[in-house]
Amino acid sequence: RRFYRGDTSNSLWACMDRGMQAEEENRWTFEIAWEAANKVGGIYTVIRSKAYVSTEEMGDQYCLIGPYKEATARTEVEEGPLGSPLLNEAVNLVRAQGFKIITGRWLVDGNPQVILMDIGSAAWKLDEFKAELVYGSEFDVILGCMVANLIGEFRRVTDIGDGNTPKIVAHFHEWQAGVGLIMLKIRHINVATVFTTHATLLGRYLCAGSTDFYNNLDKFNVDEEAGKRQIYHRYCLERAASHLSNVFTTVSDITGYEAEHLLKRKPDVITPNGLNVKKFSALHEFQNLHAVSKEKIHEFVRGHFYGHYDFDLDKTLYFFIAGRYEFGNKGADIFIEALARLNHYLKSAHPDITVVAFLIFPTKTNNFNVESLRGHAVTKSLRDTINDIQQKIGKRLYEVCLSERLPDSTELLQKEELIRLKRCIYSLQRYSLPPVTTHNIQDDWNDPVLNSVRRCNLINTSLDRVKIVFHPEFLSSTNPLFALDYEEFVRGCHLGVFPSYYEPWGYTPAECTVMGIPSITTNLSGFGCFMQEHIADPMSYGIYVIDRRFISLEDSVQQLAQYMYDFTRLNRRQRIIQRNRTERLSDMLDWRNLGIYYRQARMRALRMVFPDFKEEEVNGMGSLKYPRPISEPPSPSSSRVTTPAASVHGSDDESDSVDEEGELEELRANH
Ligand code: G6P
Ligand code: 1S3
Repeated sequence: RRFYRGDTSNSLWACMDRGMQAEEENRWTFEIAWEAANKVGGIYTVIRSKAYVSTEEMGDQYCLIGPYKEATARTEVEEGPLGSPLLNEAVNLVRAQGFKIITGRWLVDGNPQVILMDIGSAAWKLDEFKAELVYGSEFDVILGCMVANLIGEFRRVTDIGDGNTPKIVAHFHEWQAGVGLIMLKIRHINVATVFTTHATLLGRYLCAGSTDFYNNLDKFNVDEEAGKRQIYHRYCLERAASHLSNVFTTVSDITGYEAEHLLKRKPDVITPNGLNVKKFSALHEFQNLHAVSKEKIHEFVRGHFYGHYDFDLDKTLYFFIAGRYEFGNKGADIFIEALARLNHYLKSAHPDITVVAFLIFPTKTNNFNVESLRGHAVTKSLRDTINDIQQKIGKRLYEVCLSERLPDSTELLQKEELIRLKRCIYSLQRYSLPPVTTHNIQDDWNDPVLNSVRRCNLINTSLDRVKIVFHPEFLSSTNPLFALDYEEFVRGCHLGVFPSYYEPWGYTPAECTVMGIPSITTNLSGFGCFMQEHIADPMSYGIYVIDRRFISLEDSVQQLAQYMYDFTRLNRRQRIIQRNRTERLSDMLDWRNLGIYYRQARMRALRMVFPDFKEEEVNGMGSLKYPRPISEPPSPSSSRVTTPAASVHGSDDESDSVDEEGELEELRANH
C-alpha cells in the first residue's frame, strides 16, 4: 500500500521473485534461533512472522535451524526432505556423524524449510565440543556446535571449485545460537555471519533488580556484575558472538545503546521487529471485529461481576496489560499504581464510567477459582432460562394472534415461568466481592500483582470505578471463562497498557497497532522510540508514549494515570476515529517494509567476506513518514473541549456514526 511499496528501487518488492535472484547469485541464508518452530517468547514471533518475506526473497535458498522439540514440531512442522538437494546432502553428512536431525517445512506463512537438531542425540559429543570451544559449561553449547557442523558440510558440498563460490550468510539470534557463530570462526569456515541480540543477558538481569539501569549504563563493571549473577559464562558467549560476527544487530536504538556499554560493541544495523500484516478487503472490518469481540468480553464481565453488576457496559472501557510475568520490567507495578489514581479521578469526577483492567501474566496456579466458575454458571443458567421462556412466549403469541386478537400480559408470562426467573435472580445474589483473580494462585501471598492490588486497595467494590481482573494464564479459545484467543481479546479491548521499564522491542503494543487498538508504551521500549521517530505526533494516532527515562518515577506514574484518564474522556465517535488512525500505522510495522533492515545486515556481511560481491543499495525507511493528522484533535484531553469535527460530524455525543468520507479525505491528504 501507500507507505513504501510503490518505491521499487528501494523496497523488498524489487527482489520478490521467490528466490530467483538469490539462486542466480548463489546466495544462501541460514537463520538460526532457539525459537525456530519452538514457541518460547518474542523471538518466535520475529522468526515466524518474518518467514513470509524471507522466503519471498530467498526461496529455497533460505533455511531456518533450531532445536528439535517434539511437542511443537509435531504440530507445526511437516517432516520431509528439504527443497534443495545440496542441503539434503549436507544434512545427511551430519547425520552420518551420529546425530539425529529432522528436516521439513514449517507450517506458517511462507512455508520455509526448517532443520531441527535433536540436542539429546549429540550429548555424547559434549566433551569434545567443550574442549574445542575451551568452555566449561553444560548443554547450552550443543545446538551451536551441531549448527557449525552442518554449515561446515554445506559449505564444502556447495563449493565445487568452479569459481562460483556460494555466498552463505549464517544469521544467529541470541547467545544460545551464537555458540554456532563462535564455532564457525574457530574452524575458519568461510561464511558471512550476522548476530542479532533481542535483549542483553546482563541488561535483563540488572533491570529485574532495582538498579537505575539507564543512568548507570556506562558505569557497570560488566564482568563483576555478570559474575555476581552467576551468568558469567553465558555473558562471555554473548559478548564473543557479538564481537566475532561480521555484522552485529539489535532490535532497537535503546538496546543498541545498552549493547554498546554491556557487550562493548555498537550494533552495525538496527533491525526493528515487524509483523506479517494482513489487510481486510473492507476498510472497516477491524472495527466490526472490535464490536464482536467486545461483546464476548461483556459476557465474561457479566459473569465475573454477577451480584455486583451495577455498572453500564455501554460506558465501560476495557484496558489490559499482557506478557511474560516480569512484574517490574513489563511495568505492571506502575500500571497498578496509576489505576489506583484513575479510580480516584473517576470516582470524584465521572462515576458513570467504569474501567475494567485485565492483567494477563502466566504464573503457577491451582486452576480456576470456584467464585469465577460459579459466576459464569449462574449467568449461563439465567440466559438459558430466558431463551427457553422466550421461545415459549413466542409460540403462545403466535397462537393467540392466529385467533385474531391481542394477548393480555398474563397470557404471555406464566406463573411457573416467573418462579423460574425469580429462582435465577436469587442465585445471582452474592455476599462477597467479585474476585480480583480468576484462578487460585499458588504463591498468593508473595505474588507481586496481588500484593500490589491489595496495597492499592483495588478490590472490586461497587464504588470502585476501576475493576481488576488478573488472569494468570495466557488466553485460548478453549478457556471455559473467556473462550477467546489472544487476538480476539485484544480486538475487543479499548486500550493496551504496556508501561515497560525493560523492553528491547515490545511486540504487545505493535500487535495492538496492527489490529487498530490504541496502546500506551514508553520511551524505554524499542517500539515506543521507533514510533516517536517515525510519527510526528504519536498520541494523535493512539500511541501514548510514557516518559520513563527523563522524569521521576512519580511523574511517570502521574503521566500514565493522566493518559488513561484522558482516554476515558473520549466519546465513542472519537474512539472509533482514533482506532482508524491507529490501524493506518500498520503498514509501518509490516515486514514488507521492515525486512529491509535484515536484508541490509546480510548484504553488508556478504560484502565483508566476499569482496567481489556487489552489494545492492538497500536504504532504510528514513523517518517521519506520518505527519500529524489534520481533521481531528490530536489527543484526548480533559482540559480541551474536544473536536473541530463536531461541526462536521454533528454533536459530540456517543453516536458511532463516523463520517468515513471525512476520515478518508484525511487519509488521502496524509499519504
Ligand atoms: C466499532 C463498531 C461500532 C461500535 C463501536 C464501539 O466501531 O463498528 O458499531 O459501536 O466499535 O466502539 P467502542 O469504542 O465504544 O467499543
Ligand atoms: C525479547 O523478548 P522479551 O519479551 O523477553 O525479544 C522480543 C523480540 O525481539 C522483543 O520484542 C522483547 O522486547 C524482548 O523482551
